[in-house]
Amino acid sequence: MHNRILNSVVVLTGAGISAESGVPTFRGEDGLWRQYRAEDLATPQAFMRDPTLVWEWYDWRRGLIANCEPNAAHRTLVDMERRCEDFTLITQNVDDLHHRAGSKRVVQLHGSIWQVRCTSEGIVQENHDVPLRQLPARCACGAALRPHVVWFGESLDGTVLEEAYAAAESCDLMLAVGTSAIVHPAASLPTIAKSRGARLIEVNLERTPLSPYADEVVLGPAAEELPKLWARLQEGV
Ligand code: BV8
Repeated sequence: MHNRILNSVVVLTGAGISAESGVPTFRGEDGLWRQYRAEDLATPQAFMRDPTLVWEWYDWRRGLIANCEPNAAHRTLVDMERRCEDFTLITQNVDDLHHRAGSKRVVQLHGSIWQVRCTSEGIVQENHDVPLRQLPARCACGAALRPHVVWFGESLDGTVLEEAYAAAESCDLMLAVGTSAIVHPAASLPTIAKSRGARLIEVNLERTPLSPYADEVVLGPAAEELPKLWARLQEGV
């Protein structure tokens, strides 16, 4: 691969990349937030107020995601990681489908729905029980476990965020795939890349607040459009 534009590539993904795998998005027609409201569930306050309700929601999502398979868009990113000299995949998703597709290095901005954290000891563990054995989930020490994800009003892990900013600031090409570009600080990464001279390409079903900054907006489902875009980029187009 000697095409300079593909020397350093960063891809930011959102819930839209997993839509064709059957994982509902947050803000779409069948979105997760439709029957719930983010502030009712994905916040520390909601968890303090009603840990069982919050765990019921995550237990339901875990059960749904466990039956979903990565799609062609996830697999395209695995091929990109193998063939680009310098490739960073940054995801807002907690479904872990990038790892299941075979992506090796994934910057998970918002954590993983398959990890739990003890609210007393802070220890993080993998937990793939579907369904969970008890709600709310409990640590062996007796304290409540929480999903090891970043909720609204919570700061992202500093090291993870630094890695994401460093990649966005130094890439030649940034792809933004399947994100509504509403949630910060993730939504600022593509415009940071653009401000540093990167080429910015967006892949989405519809235009988003990011679209005016993009050099190219590819409208269509990621599982169809991302493989085609990758083929075009390899031709140097
Ligand atoms: C923080 C994890 C410091 C849990 C999630 C600056 C400006 C404005 C607001 C803020 C700001 N800084 C902080 C905020 C507040 C807040 C925020 O951004 N609010 C928004 C709503 C305005 N941010 C935070 O609180 C963040 N923390 O900044 O810390 C701080 C501390 C204290 C006080 C203030 C600041 C933490 C944010 C993380 C929240 N956690 N999830 C869980 O998943 O359960 S966010 C949640 O939304 C998901 O992680 C998801 O990734 C994320 C973004 O959604 P998308 O991935 O984009 O998905 P969405 O459904 O919205 O869109 C899907 C897109 O795909 C659509 O565009 C659709 O068209 C497209 N699509 C659909 N199908 C397809 C498709 N595209 C292609 N193909 C298809 N087939």
